[in-house]
Amino acid sequence: MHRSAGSQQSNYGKWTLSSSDDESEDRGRPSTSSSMSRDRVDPVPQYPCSDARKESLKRKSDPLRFEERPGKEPSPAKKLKTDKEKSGWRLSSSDEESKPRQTLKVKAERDETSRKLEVPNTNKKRQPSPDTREKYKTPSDSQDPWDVMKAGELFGFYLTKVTGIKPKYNTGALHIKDILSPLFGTLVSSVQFNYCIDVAWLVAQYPEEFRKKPLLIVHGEKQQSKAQLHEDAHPYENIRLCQARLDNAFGTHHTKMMLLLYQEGLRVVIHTSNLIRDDWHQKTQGIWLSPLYPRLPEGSSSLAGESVTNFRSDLMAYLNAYSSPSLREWMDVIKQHDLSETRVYLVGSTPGRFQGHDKEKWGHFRLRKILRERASPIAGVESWPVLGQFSSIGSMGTDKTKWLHSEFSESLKTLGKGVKTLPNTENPLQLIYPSVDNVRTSLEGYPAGGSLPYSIQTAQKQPWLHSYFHRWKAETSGRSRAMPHIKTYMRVSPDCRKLAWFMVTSANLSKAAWGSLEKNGTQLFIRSYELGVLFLPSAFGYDNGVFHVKENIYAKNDDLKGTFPVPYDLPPEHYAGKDRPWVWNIPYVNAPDSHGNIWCPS
Ligand code: JTA
Repeated sequence: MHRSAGSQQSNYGKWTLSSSDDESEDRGRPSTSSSMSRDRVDPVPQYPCSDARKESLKRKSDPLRFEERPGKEPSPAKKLKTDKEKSGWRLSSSDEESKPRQTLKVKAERDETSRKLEVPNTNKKRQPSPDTREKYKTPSDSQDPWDVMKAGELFGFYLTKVTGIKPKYNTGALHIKDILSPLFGTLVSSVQFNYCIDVAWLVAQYPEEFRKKPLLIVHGEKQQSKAQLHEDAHPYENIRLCQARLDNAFGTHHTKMMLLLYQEGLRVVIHTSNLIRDDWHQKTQGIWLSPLYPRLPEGSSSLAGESVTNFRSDLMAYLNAYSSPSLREWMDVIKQHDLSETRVYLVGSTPGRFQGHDKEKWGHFRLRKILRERASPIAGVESWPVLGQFSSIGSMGTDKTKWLHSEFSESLKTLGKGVKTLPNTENPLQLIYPSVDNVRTSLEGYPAGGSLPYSIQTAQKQPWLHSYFHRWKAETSGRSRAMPHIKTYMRVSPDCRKLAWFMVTSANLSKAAWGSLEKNGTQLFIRSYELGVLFLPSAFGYDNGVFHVKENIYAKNDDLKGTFPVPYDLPPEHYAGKDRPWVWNIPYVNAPDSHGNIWCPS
């Protein structure tokens, strides 16, 4: 049974810290001071992500053993060093396979516009030969990447491979090397949109024969971290960089997407992993793989190649928001391909203040619009819970009426035209976010918390929120101990057997990501770039308007058409009395993690 969390008295997350009022989602800088009062967040954030990475890398290389902990009393978080060194994840290529590093000649001229993209003019073979497949099969893999892709082709929804779990739980999962494998296409040129990028590691993920193909990296770094990224990319003459415009101080480029131009066509990959080794190692991450989009015949109508979900023009609108010459070339490439087989809806966020028709282009109002226009009527769906699952949490005010219920939940519970929604009390909102114990007992141990950047400063302002929280639990997918960096949202029936819709995205639970209303509700303000895809049963031809929930995603002989592979266990388990949401910038010294270490953010 589902438990309605919203009405419960909150016992979760009682901290005794002073409050502040920043509006942003938590940043990469756990800036606690010894007095535990709030430091101001830098108006121009430097090295986003890097403090988290540094903290977990530091603890991995120099762990604080449980037995050797300083004292019994948990010491308050000490003042964080705000050193502006370059981050750990950029310092090392951290290439676990130690492939020979590519050494390329340095090119003098480097600007942000790429050379003209040459789109191959033939639809070459669309299926690899048995020999090629054999070549790219890793010895430990029972399935080659081609089989994995084929098996999940209906929804195109995959998880990332996790090191250290039973092989059966990696059935159907993909590593970045699998995605970039020649089995999926003969690469001509690619774009990587992301947040954290270890350039040397990224290059090493491409098969050797593709490592010198043009690669455009779209990022949101500014100032020193931008300079650092340029320096990192400098040795590779095939790499160009595109800085996403971010006008407001707290905006972030979270979008994680690959555009892969092949001799055989084009593929779009929308996912949740940073381009760093740790994000593809022991975390639960989501991937949507598009079909292989064939090239349109020369002289096709400009209307050809669109899908019933309007995916192509929505993707064009998203790319157009960057106002970048290099991405405009990729928009031309997309125009030359047939995206009509796409069954998902694109749901993105781009920074800005949006009014009128534009208000429905991005963020939670975009999701609201699709649900209103496209959701099928389902008997009793108005009382089905809405579930949100994420890896970071922004500041959302002093109570649920400020944003969570008035805006976010209002959008997610939207029904098709002419159907009335119920008040929130009658359709519970359930939120899944790892508890301290989830992190402590995870494969990575406490360092997993470096990718769950919920700060004490934000958490202590919103204890009311934690009453909605449920643990991360994924026994049936073998990923209970692989902490989520995936973000998913869905509407599920009370018996957890049916889904009205499902979404995987980069967007965490924050106003910065989903947008918040201004000017008496006439304007939606969004700070960040986010990207995700929405699965609606109607677009997959399920006339009853639902997906069935595949309870065990690895069960054999479970070929009921229309079962969606939900990547965690349902119903969600509510936090128990002793559970607390993971907060990354306070110490955990009373119990050792799975590696026998404690967590002492310095
Ligand atoms: C740690 C982060 C992302 C993303 C964004 C992160 C921060 C800390 C991990 C992460 N921000 N942070 O887009 O995937 O505080 O900004 O994984």
